[in-house]
Amino acid sequence: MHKIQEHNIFMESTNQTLGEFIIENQEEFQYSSGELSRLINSIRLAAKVVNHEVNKAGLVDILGSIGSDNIQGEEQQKLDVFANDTFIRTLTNREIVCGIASEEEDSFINIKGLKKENENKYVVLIDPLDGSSNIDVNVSVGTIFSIYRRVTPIGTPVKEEDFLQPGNKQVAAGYIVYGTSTMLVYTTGHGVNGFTLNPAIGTYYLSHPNMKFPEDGYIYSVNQGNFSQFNEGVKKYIQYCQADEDNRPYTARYIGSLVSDFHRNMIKGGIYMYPSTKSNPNGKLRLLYECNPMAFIAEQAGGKASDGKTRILDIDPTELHQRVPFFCGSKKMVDKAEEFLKEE
Ligand code: P6P
Repeated sequence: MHKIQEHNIFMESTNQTLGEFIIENQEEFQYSSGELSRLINSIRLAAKVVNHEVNKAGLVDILGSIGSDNIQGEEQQKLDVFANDTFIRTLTNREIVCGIASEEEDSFINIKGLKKENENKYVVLIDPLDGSSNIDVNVSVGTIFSIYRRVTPIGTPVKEEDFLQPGNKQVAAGYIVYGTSTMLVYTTGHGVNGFTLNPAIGTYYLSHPNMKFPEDGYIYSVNQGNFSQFNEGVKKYIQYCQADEDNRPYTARYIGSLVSDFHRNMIKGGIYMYPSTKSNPNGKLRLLYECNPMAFIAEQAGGKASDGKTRILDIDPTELHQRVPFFCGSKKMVDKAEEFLKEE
């Protein structure tokens, strides 16, 4: 019987808070100028507001769709819209970014300065509430964000090229998982750190310093219901995981919420796959605000992320909402999956 680790409030009060961590590590960030710190702080605030609504969604009539569809043609859940509005409003009001792109917005948003033209340097791409189809069944959902420096002149309206940058140009990326506890996990290119929210006082504490993907693992996460639609290489890799020779102890775990599956696999070891299928020939996940940020985090934690052959972070984007096949997790597992795909 696992001894349930006591939630020691004293421990938490000695654990570093997110705010202290940001200040202590600010100089590590080559463009620090405090702007990125303020950006992470505004995401922290928006996440607390969304967390509050997600946690009470079952009580308040905020469930169910508002009848409108987003550009993905997916029915928008009310909380999707709430999360999208909350993050956009928080990032806009604090005059920290010059542009935002969101899964829930058809095109990118140019943030004009409240007084003069916007002198800020960063653009944010966000999936405000990933896995939202799980909301009504009380399964964890998440927010994913990706941050770049703009490439067009500061002080001018942002352009699409500010958002269509390869993932290897990201300056920061992270996710919030609204699970049994709410965690903010992010990187600025110096490793990955996880912070757990104490909802009683609204403070995030450094609970998972220097997170690392185990080099190998025995958890594979894929929607087996699509098996007949996968190409032969993917089928062969899944059958490799299921075979019982060499008593490989693989187990299948698929929550249907990328952030939750990724987070579990990063802690325990594992691979998440969303391959191309007949209905989604380019896979289902979006390159800019799902695959790139998760790939940046995975690599910073010693893991790997590809589309089955090309490193996700090296893919040159062509459009804001483009999709790519996604294989991400423990390096040895992604290598093995790529071997099967290469044989095909
Ligand atoms: P399927 C949620 O919609 C999402 O983008 C990811 O969070 C999740 O892993 C995947 O899609 C689930 O898709 O087709 O398996 O239901």
